Amino acid sequence: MLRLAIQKSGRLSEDSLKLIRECGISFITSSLKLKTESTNFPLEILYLRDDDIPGYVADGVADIGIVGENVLVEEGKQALAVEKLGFSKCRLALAVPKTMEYESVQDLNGKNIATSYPNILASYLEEQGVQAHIHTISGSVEIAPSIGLAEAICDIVSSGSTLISNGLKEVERVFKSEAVLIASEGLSEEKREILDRLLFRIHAVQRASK
Ligand code: PRT
Ligand code: ZN
Repeated sequence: MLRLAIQKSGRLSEDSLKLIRECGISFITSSLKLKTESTNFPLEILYLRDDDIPGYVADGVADIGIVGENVLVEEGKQALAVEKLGFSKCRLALAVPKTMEYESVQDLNGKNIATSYPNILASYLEEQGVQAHIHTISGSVEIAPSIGLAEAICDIVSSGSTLISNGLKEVERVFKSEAVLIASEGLSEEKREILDRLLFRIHAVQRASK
């Protein structure tokens, strides 16, 4: 039996479950249960917070998982990635108040930047040769400039409407992300075989939807 970790509730949940169902794998879900077993495939599903998924897979508590690349890379676990899944596409972007004059990323030198992705942001700034102060906050990053916490933010953007409604403009794309399937490095031969069967079905679903 292969153990798959997916997000319990959030932007990845629905599409993750949909993908598994489209693979012809049946299971019964209940919002109260944290674990379900498929009735027709050797798969057990664990429902977790997305941030916990890379760690659980790295530790082998779960064999495989579905998570955003943004979370994976932030936690330094990109080695676990096996397959891009094509949903939950978004980007991590730098944004500043729309009234700020902005020409290039160099304008952020010496500034305070609020983010929930300090590692990805730090390596981007280093690449660009920019020295800024990173303030790590876990949520509501978009309000940081209006409350005087930071002059800029680095956050996930998809449509861009959250930035606009907070008086911000997107100025740099830091990282492009989508959902990825990740796998533990030490899978047994038996589990590897189940994963191959699952990947075969995922590829078929992906081909059919093209
Ligand atoms: O509770 P748990 O920890 O499991 O969930 P979470 O709240 O940490 O994550 P969740 O469900 O919000 O997002 C899960 C994953 O979906 C993220 O890690 C991304 O990979 C992906 N994703 C795709 C997004 C978005 N699109 C997105 N738009 N994650 C967050 N957002 C937020 C963003 O933070 C911002 O507040 O939506 C807002 C911006 O959206 P737009 O459309 O206004 O630009
Ligand atoms: Zn999360």
